[in-house]
Amino acid sequence: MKKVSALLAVLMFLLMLTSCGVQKEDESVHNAVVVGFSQLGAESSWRIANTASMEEAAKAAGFGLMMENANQKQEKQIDAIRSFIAYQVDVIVFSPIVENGWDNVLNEAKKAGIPVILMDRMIETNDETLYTSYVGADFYAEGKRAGEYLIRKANAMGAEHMNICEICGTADSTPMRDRQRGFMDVIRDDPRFTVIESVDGDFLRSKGEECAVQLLDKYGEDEIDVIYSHNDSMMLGVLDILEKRNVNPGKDIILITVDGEKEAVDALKAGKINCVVQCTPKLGDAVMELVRKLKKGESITKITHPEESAFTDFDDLQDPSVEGF
Ligand code: GYE
Repeated sequence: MKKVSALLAVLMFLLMLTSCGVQKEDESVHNAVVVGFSQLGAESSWRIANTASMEEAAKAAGFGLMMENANQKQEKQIDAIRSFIAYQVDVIVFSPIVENGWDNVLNEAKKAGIPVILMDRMIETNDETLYTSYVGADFYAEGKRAGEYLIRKANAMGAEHMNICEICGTADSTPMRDRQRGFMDVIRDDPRFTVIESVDGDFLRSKGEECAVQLLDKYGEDEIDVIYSHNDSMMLGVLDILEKRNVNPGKDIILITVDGEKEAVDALKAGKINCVVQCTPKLGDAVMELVRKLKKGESITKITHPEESAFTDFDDLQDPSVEGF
């Protein structure tokens, strides 16, 4: 059923091209570029903004976009990639939910001569030729930024010791692994910091709430000095629980999060979150630019990281550049 509807989408796209632009009709049909895009899910505001960015960029570029949403299931992503191969799309773009387990399907794409662009997340493989390019954040640098903020905050507060709880994103995904690694590499050798617990929140707001309940019940608010969340959605869930329990967020417990969605940046401005490390979901234009270059036979860069920084309670938060997506 899904294959039929995806095929229909491509047919409609071709039909659309033939019905507009009388002059270059034939040329545009032959040049019609179809991008097969496997999105991993709709788990967070980041993801929803990312999907929108891909759709808008494809439209602006005049490319057809066959999109499948995998609802957090790796098998569904593999199925989607196989269907893109069967339809002989021009380029496959996908955001791998986890790092491992892609070699077989990517070998199939390679054999079919279809280039693959990894968008947002990375894969772990011994064969770097299985993907043409990666466009996405440097998650290790993001984790380091979170750790560097914490050191600065501890210095400013004159803190002697801080207990940290970490709420992790989807297990074995690139942002989970690297946001943890970057953070730990910065704080590991500083005796003031102890990570008392790392829990899995799967990047979901509802799970962020559950994690907060679990942690507060186990340790009590006085034992927890810092919560580091791998994304804003989970942190917003934490915030709801802290407020329900009359814990003063941003003061009784220091809150550090990653992404930069509007609701989190507003909470930072309101003094409820202390640090928001930025991670832009707006990757669509960079991806479509690579697709365009691939179609023209130009060489493309293997890795593209967008420029990012962090918003913190040390900054002038009235500055118009302090804005969420
Ligand atoms: O931080 C999170 C989303 O892979 C960068 O996935 C992305 C992460 C993002 O669900 O909110």
